[in-house]
Amino acid sequence: MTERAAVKAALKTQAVETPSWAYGNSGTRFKVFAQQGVPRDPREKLDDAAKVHEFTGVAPTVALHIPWDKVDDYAALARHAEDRGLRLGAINSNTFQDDAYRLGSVCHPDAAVRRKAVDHLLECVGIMDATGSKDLKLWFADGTNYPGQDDIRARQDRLAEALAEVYERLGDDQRMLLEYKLFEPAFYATDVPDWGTAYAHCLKLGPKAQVVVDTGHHAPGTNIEFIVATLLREEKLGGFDFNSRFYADDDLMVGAADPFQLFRIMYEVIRGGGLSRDVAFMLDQCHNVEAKIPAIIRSVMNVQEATAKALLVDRPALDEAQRAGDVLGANAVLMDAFSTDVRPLLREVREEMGLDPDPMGAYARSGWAEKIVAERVGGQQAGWGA
Ligand code: PSV
Ligand code: MN
Repeated sequence: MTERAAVKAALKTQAVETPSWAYGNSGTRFKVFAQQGVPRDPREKLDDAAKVHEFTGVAPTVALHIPWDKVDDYAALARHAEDRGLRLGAINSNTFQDDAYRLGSVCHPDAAVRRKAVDHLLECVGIMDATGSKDLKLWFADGTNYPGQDDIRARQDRLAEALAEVYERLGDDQRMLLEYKLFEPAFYATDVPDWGTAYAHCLKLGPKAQVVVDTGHHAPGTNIEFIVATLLREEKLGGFDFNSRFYADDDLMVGAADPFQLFRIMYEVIRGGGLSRDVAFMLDQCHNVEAKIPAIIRSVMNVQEATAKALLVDRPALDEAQRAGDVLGANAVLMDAFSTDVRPLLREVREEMGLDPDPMGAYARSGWAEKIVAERVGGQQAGWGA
């Protein structure tokens, strides 16, 4: 296989998972701007996700968030997905929107609240059994706002105990993906604030527990690709929640704020063998002011472009320059790949996959946006928390 053919083959097999919640209404603390044509239920979210997959060819799975996507019959929901060429992906738990969780969930000082939270996580594993989902994604809003508010170390013990109970419940081919986040909604001390804490818990739990890197969950200036390289080296990188940040957890389109950072991350993924390993490439975004489906298509394309550039890095030349201590030469090899316009290559990839080379244009021409505005009238639009 020529090098170009190998790059194209890798791009054709990459899969980007889209989040059900990105298709619903969302906003900031200040305002949710409702959009026309927004899905009213999980089925309609899947209908929209099917369009993203139809035009990109690389978005075959959809992550669910429970209870936002709660249905009576999960097997039927999985069939609805299958009928549209999709599969249900990670099940995201939600232990942050109940009054009981004011002081935390699995780290709460009251055992009854912890029980409620763990029961929810176990319910999520039950849903995975019904949907065929492989990954349980855990993010905890737990933490404290004031020094002395609770015992930092005791909270870690409670977290470990809860995780261990859920870990035991996992099936042989199911995983637990633990996500960390520097701050918010807790501001003094977050219980899983960084990759080190997540890694320590996952290491103790065992091989089915892995870390999720949400690209919006770090302090400004954090070298995320270093974290990616380290986790891959330790075989503990479970996946990504991709998005962009300018300031905090902005949840903007991946690759919009810093395409160079996304390229550097994808380079480390490839360098660490992560493309062919079980790394889940998920989006975790909200489209508050822009049209949702095209924004998700654009995000998938941004991941593809960063991946294509990272695949084009001349690794032997880089290796040679690095070994020779040729600082500028090594940097130039990396920058050459980043500076390559990969859009013609991706157009070819899409044509070879039987797709329109221009996913954004093809979606706009498809009439789907007009159709959902005309048809989705009445009912309650899905939204963040609805
Ligand atoms: C938390 O900020 C987070 O990144 C987690 O992944 C949640 O599940 C997701 O956002 C949705 O709000
Ligand atoms: Mn996330």
